[in-house]
Amino acid sequence: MADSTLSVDQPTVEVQSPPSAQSLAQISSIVRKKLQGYVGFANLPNQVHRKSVKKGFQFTCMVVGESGLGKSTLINTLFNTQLYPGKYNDEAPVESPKTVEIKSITADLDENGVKLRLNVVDTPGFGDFVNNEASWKPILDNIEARCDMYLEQENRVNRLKIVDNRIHACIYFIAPTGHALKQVDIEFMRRLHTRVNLIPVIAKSDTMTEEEVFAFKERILSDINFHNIQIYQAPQYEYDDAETIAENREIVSKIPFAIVGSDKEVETEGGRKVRGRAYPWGVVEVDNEDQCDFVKLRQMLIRTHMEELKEHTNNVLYENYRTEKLTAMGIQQDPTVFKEVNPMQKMEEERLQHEHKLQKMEGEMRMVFQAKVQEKETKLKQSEEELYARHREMKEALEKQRLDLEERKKRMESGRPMTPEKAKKKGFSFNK
Ligand SMILES: Nc1nc2c(ncn2[C@@H]2O[C@H](COP(=O)(O)OP(=O)(O)OP(=O)(O)O)[C@@H](O)[C@H]2O)c(=O)[nH]1
Ligand SMILES: [Mg+2]
Repeated sequence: MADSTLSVDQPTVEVQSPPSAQSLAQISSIVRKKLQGYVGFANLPNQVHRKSVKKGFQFTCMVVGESGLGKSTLINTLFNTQLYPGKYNDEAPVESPKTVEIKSITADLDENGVKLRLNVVDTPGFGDFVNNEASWKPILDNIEARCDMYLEQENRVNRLKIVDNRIHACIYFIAPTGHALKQVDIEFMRRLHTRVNLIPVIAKSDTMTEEEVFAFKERILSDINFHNIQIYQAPQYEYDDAETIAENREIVSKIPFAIVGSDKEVETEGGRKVRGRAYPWGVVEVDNEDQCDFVKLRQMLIRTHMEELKEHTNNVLYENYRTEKLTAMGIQQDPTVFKEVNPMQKMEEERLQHEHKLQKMEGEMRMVFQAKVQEKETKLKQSEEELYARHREMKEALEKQRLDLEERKKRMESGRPMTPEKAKKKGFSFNK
């Protein structure tokens, strides 16, 4: 039982009492309370876990790129199943056939009792279009049609059985040229980056050396930056444990992933059977992290960021599409009432608030600094004046002494005796 794993009696846990439904203003007066004993809501995550396992998960992923870059092969490699079986016969497997239309395949996968309904949308390579300039169009249409389908279901009276066919991730294949991005790549990504989570990959990276891959990655990223293309940014959470943070950082650092796809097993020199590609000079292993980034791509898609990809699709990409669509249809909403609904607007507001706070802090710090500087200046001025006064006094005393001495010199030279008082004072006498 899940309950048996719970730690009982944790009186130090702090909770917030539920907000009163009467007024939103009252939320500000939430009282912090300490539990006197075990209540049981520490089990909530377990309830969510149980429910999600029962319900299963669903994920839709699309592969796009020029013809023959290995899109269909990668899908087979990623999910370790022959989603695209090719024309196999008993003796020798042949290569997977050319994809000729946008095609969606659904597979129900099960791993340790957790169910995943995986939808894969394979697209024909760009080279198949007569005019490659608009090769992005049918794909964008397909992505938007899926959003439309979702929107239509949301607008129904009964929204209990919504089927989500939206694309959660779009793996974009870049040809391993080693040069810059091609016009067709830039055009595609520019057209689609606001509609879908773009994950760029370098296809067939086994055809490049390690240094070439490294330089090509840098070039791709700088091209992407230059054209203001938003590829998927995997979020980093500070409250994750150090190991997860390091793992995420490692994954993000590999984007664009240099991949190798193969759904066939080959034998290495040492006699190991691995998924890979055999060459006269040796074997490239798909699952070897030293040889390509396939494992990192799979980790991000499936193990670490699947829920994030879905959330970003729903909360940002779809939400923006929906707003545009409804606005174009002439539907408007009172922004004061539905302010919370638009995540972009909310993020912008939070950003402005944060900036305002920073400005305020900066102003306060500047004032404190100025006050301190002024105080120091006043002190310095004061001591300068004191010094000056002392200097003047000393100068006057010296002047007086000089005049006195001169007077005495004159008297001595003229043979006039010095006043007895003065002579006595100086102890200067011939009678001695
Ligand atoms: N060298 C190398 N060849 C690959 C790799 N992945 C796939 N191939 C080969 O490339 C050829 C095309 O692979 P597909 O998976 O059919 O390519 P595709 O992108 O689906 O092609 P279309 O469906 O025509 O758009 C096949 O012969 C694959 O065996 C790879 O990582 N490296
Ligand atoms: Mg294909």
